[in-house]
Amino acid sequence: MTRLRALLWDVDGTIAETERDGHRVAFNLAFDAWGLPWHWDETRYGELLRVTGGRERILHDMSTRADAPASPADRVELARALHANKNAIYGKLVRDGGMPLRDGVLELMRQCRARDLRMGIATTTSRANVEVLLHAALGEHWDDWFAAIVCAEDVARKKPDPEVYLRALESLGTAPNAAAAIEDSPNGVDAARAAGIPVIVTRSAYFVDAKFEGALAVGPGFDSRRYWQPPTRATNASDDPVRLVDIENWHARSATITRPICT
Ligand code: XBP
Ligand code: MG
Repeated sequence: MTRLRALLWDVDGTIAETERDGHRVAFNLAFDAWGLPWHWDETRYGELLRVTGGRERILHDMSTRADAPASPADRVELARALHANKNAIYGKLVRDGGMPLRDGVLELMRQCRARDLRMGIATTTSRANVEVLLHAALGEHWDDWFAAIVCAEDVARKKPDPEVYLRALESLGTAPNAAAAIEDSPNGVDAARAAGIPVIVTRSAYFVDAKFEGALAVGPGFDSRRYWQPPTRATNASDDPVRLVDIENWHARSATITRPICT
């Protein structure tokens, strides 16, 4: 059995509900600032999450609109400018209003540190967005918490491509089966699986009903062990939070199960 040696965190949706409460709001404020009559409501934004990367998401949306610039070069330039503006607004929203970590996340991170289990970040969001979120949540020395931090700027291809995970593994010097990824979205699960990493899914607001192929375990959040599939083996009360020992138990199954759960 391969022991768990590293925990790799996705960011948006997994660590905090940043998509619903942060990025979507900031995209809309950027559209307003540019005088564009565009607005992504929660339903539309949920559809757009199939496209990873904020700039790519704007470009994709433009391809569906009659009122987007006609020339490809103008679209690229507008998407670049809107995206830069969106990230500046997102940073301000997080700094001013705060963006709470999802329940149970900080406790799990603290357990990893207490047990010297290395953590990494594997995200397709921009580095500035990771910095502002984790600086606010973990303090000035937030980056000491992570042995590898791989963001959008560090890869040529975003999730569901495995590149972000392969780079994180390389930087940690860890074999894929000695790591576990924490994800909230089908694209994220596909990226980790394609890198050979077992994945645990903490469903976020946009993926409450999503199908997850090949995850080790799927549940509604780390605040409680209730409703996780498969159930955790730990003996504590079922409404206790998910702990590192639960993650280790799920990870231990990855070597023995022939067919990961699909839920
Ligand atoms: C989520 C993404 C990102 C964010 C927005 O990444 O796809 O594009 O929605 O961030 P993950 P940017 O869940 O892997 O963290 O605007 O910086 O792309
Ligand atoms: Mg995510």
